[in-house]
Amino acid sequence: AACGGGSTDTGSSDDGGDLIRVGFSQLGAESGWRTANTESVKASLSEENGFDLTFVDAQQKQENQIKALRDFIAQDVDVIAFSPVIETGWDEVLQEIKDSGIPVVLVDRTVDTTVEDPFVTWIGADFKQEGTTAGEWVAENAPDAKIFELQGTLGSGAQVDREEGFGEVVGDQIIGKASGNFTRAEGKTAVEAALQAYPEMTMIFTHNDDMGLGAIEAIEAAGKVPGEDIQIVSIDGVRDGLQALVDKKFNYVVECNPVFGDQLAELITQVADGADVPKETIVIDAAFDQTITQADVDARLY
Ligand code: GZL
Repeated sequence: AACGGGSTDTGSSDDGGDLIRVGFSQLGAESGWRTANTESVKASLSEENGFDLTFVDAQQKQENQIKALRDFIAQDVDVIAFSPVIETGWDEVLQEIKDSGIPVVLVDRTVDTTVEDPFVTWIGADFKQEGTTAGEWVAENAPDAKIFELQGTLGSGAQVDREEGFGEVVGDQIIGKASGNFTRAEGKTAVEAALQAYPEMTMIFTHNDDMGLGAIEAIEAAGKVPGEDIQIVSIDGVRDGLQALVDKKFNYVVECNPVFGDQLAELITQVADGADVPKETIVIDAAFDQTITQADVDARLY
């Protein structure tokens, strides 16, 4: 299955034989982060860069991802890449991929599986550190805050690790938790309920900007001032999230950089060539407070 640069026994380059055939299962289009990530992946895994990319969006449904992965096996692609919507439930299909001999590059989210050595390499952010960084800002700047935690897709690596990192620092300040599934609409719904259930709330820690933007809508609809009556600490750093920070409706944003298509393309090329690659590549994150300027936001890539 593996073929990459250099000559292959399937003949000349005019049959596209030199293109690296990649099957990519993206989990969905649920957030600004995911949109930016998809744009970066597609731009880097382009034909002119030497790739024949089959890209499938799973609308945040694990069964759609499993079907796409099985299709990639049937197509006998050179490399399979995917961002698993949740950590578990992949054992059967990962074993099928392993039996097919097609190497797997894990992207962004993480897996929890019994399959031996299920992927060659993983590239993504340190989700636990993102939670820790958010918690450290709260401990420093809002030690008396009564916090509602607005969680991402339950069981996703991003949700599990951000909850763990944040909780280790300020877990005793958390008064309630609920999931908004990383989407703006579900984040708004969750916060509408939380405002009723926890009237003493003074802060929301949201696992991504999109849910935080939904929280702003719910807070304002309740006649409260986001960023003041209820502070908001968020993760991602997409443009709309950083704009909320400039507008003083968010108080702190930890970046989770989605623009790593070029690094991914390099890893896939090396994997296709059978070269050794690092077991993991951590994408570097920054953090932003309300000192951010409009010019900073306007200059952002995504
Ligand atoms: C993080 C990524 C998360 C983002 C959300 O790397 O998996 O998924 O934080 C997105 O915006 O839905």
